[in-house]
Amino acid sequence: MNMKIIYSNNHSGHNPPYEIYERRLEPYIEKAERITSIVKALKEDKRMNFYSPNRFPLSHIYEIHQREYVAFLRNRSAQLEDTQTLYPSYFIMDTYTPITRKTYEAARSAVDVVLTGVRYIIEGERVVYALCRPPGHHADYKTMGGYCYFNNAAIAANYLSKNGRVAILDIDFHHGNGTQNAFYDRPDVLYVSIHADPHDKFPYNSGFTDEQGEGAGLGFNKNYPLPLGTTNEQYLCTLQKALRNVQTFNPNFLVISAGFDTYEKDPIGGFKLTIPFYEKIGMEISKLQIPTLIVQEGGYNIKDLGKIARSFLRGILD
Ligand code: Q9C
Ligand code: ZN
Repeated sequence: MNMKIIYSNNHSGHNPPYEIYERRLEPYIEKAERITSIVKALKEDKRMNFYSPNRFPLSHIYEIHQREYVAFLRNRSAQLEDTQTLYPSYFIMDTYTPITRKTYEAARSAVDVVLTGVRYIIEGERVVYALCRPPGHHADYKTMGGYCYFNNAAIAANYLSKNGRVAILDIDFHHGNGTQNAFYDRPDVLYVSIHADPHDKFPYNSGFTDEQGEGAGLGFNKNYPLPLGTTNEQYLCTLQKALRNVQTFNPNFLVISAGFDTYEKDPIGGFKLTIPFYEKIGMEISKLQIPTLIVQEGGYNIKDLGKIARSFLRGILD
């Protein structure tokens, strides 16, 4: 079986030199080379077919993000010189998410990538991989944060929800606070996340088990925080619970927020998952037999990212 991969090089213009961590400037972790590593590894596999994104109207973004926030990102990007980096004091949740001249265009392009994936899924494709960068799941209604500007997965899930019930399974190492918030009061989109205990790791203030949704959305938000040092075996046990939640919800579409920062050698992670284990994760997901849109989130070990993605997709396809 073949897989469609949606990819654009527009992300590469977004390349901030530094993030601010504990009052120091540190080299930016969310580098363009992450995606290069994945593309290179996947091009070695004949079953992987690459497609360019189409442009989609801003209306899709406005259903998830405040208009003023979108305008701020667009205008401030446009006002910067090529070498300038802006660390805004509002519309932002942390010091890891600066704006450069090409940030808006890169973030907008990542949304086009994910929405092009949605189109293929709606047309009947079984699985599509949206190779988004910058990532999205920390981006909230009117805040950028955690290397994220527009919430690609939430925008995709919202679009899919016009055609049926949607489950989002977030397997990035960090809790997807933005995605959780986008659907917190909605019963038609289930959000299930497996992530590092927020007592220890970003975003620190969300991702706890008692966050279960509100109003009509009560019971349609599920968090599985795991301790640092989590192994393959422990992870699998939680993944199976999360997948049972998805199955019970009986969705028409599945969106995977796929972060590879759960890897044992990730520079900012803290779990101990190994490369071959991602194939197992892929197999467990594909057993559900739900049309699936895979959305790239985090994962920062540039050397091994390609191998991890290949292992994961092998599990999805076989
Ligand atoms: N200097 C995603 O994985 N903390 N975002 C970094 C290291 C922020 C991660 C601290 C982590 C955000 C999409
Ligand atoms: Zn992450």
